Amino acid sequence: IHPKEVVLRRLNMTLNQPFTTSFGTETGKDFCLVEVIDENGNSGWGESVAMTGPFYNEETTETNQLMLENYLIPAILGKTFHHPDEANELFAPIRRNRMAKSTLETAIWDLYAKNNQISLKQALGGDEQKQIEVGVSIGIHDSVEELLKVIEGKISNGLRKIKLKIKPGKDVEVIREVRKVYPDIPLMADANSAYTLEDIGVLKQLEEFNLMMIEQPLQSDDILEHSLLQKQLKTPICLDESICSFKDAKEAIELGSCKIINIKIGRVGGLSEAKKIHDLCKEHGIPVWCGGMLEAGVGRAHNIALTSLSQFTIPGDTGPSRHYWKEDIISPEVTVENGIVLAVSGPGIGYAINRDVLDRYTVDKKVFSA
Ligand code: OSB
Ligand code: MG
Repeated sequence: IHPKEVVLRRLNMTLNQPFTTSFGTETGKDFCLVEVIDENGNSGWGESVAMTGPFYNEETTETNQLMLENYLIPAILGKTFHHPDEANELFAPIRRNRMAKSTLETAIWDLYAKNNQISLKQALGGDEQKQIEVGVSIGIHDSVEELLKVIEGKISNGLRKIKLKIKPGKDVEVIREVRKVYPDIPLMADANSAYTLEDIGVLKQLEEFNLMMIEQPLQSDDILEHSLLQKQLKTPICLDESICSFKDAKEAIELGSCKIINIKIGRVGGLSEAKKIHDLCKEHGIPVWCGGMLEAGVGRAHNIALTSLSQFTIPGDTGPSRHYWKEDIISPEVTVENGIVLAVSGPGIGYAINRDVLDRYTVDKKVFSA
């Protein structure tokens, strides 16, 4: 692969409904999208999953754009890649900024697969025929009635998992009410780091609701305290924010900080690192699933490809495009039937870019050449 040109766009899209977590409310997505073009005119696509503000992790749309413009795009232009893993090595001297790196790295993976006339699933070593099961992540609502209405609408779509966001004061009683109405649905809770070890009493009260897991209860950079918490909880802990790398995953597994890992491509710096974490989890019998970051179509497509790897045994968060957006930047958009993502075929991510829609949501565009 010889990246000759990179088109860096900034897009601004509005979510169908605002999404509230313990760290804030998102009403839309302002994000970076890259197109890496090679000497044959083939394009690979990558999406930045950073949030607008530094509240999920330390990255933002602005920091991603700056890193891409000043460091990452200049680093790849004119280089030769025999395999996308080499992008990871090339970016290694630059500390962290994993979502920014992932934006370009995932585009290089797409381009690599396209150049080899294979799907990204195949390039990653996944199973092309695998049924990709997904659920939905539902934000915090003011009232339980509202929340129940939202769940009702989602369940009729046959989704495989319901994930509810929780925070102190919006936890035990909310889950209790939901369980009363839905005693058997596969249900989990995501705290986005809203608790401390002092809250163990509340977290223990959640044990009676037969949750599949509690995601990221404690600090976003903690591994040790989660291991102390997991010893006192029967409900599996799933780590999200705490796992930024293969090394973090190794430490968490060794310390018993979690029984499940949510792998997000952007959070760990790209598909090469995500695959390494997947392989480690497989070796240790830790089930994994693919989390979401309210992605537009390109990010969604990369998530689906990653989920084709065998250790992704728990339904992911990558729901249908229509759940998030009026229209998506890919064609076809991601469609889900009975909780299974409708398969597409074709080289690379397998979805085409809808240039009309893309242009409509583009608020800034810069071209970088070798
Ligand atoms: O913690 O998984 C999370 C969205 C933004 C930031 C963090 C998270 C989420 C979600 C939504 O849970 C997942 C999705 O539907 O894309
Ligand atoms: Mg999470």
